[in-house]
Amino acid sequence: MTADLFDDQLIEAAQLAISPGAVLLRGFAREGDAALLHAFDDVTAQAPLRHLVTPGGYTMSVAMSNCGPLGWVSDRRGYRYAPQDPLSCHPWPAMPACWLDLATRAAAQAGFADFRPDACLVNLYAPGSKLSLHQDKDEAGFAAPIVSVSLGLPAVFLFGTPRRSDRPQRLRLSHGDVVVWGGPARLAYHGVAPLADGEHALLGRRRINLTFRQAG
Ligand code: MD3
Ligand code: FE
Repeated sequence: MTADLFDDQLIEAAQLAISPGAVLLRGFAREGDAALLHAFDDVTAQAPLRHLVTPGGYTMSVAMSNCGPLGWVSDRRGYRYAPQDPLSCHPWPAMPACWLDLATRAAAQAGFADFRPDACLVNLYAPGSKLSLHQDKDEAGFAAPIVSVSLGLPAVFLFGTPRRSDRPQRLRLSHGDVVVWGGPARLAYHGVAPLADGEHALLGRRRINLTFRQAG
């Protein structure tokens, strides 16, 4: 067997198709994690993390912010993408170059060569924070994938199908894991189980999730 063939097999082993259209790149974001975290501090200094209120009047346990041309927001009027931070009435911070580079490389690795995210939602989980089962359908189109990057404490991620009544599968997402959700997985119901307490060497008692989208 040649070295080239062997390398190809290694790449396939690290790249797991968890359901049709969904590709898990284990540890893809581990290298350079300190720079990713530095950019997180930068973004959230400009657009502070906040607990959004749902249209139904519940305060979300996950703290959120955004960067890039569009940001996802929720209030009593609904969910939407907006070009300005409603707290500051200024544009969202620019997407850090190392974040954009990571997201486009991950998408390309999963088969989406022309991914151009215009929105990055930043989610911060403290122990106990959770995200109820939902679909991401506030974007203008669903042809592009969503790239999600997990950092810090591990989480149990729930992912179902485009039918809410189908029982979701459970998947542990750890520091540095990247998932590309495209094709038939793009409109799957998904959520995050309440975060278990713990201590991560780089992030402490936190989990950060970055989701990159073509929203506009
Ligand atoms: C599957 N965030 O921000 S990322 C969200 O860990 C969100 O913070 C979760 O769901 C988090 O909307 C999960 C993984 C993810 C993101 C988008 C998806 C999975 C998805 C869209 C379709 C299917
Ligand atoms: Fe989501």
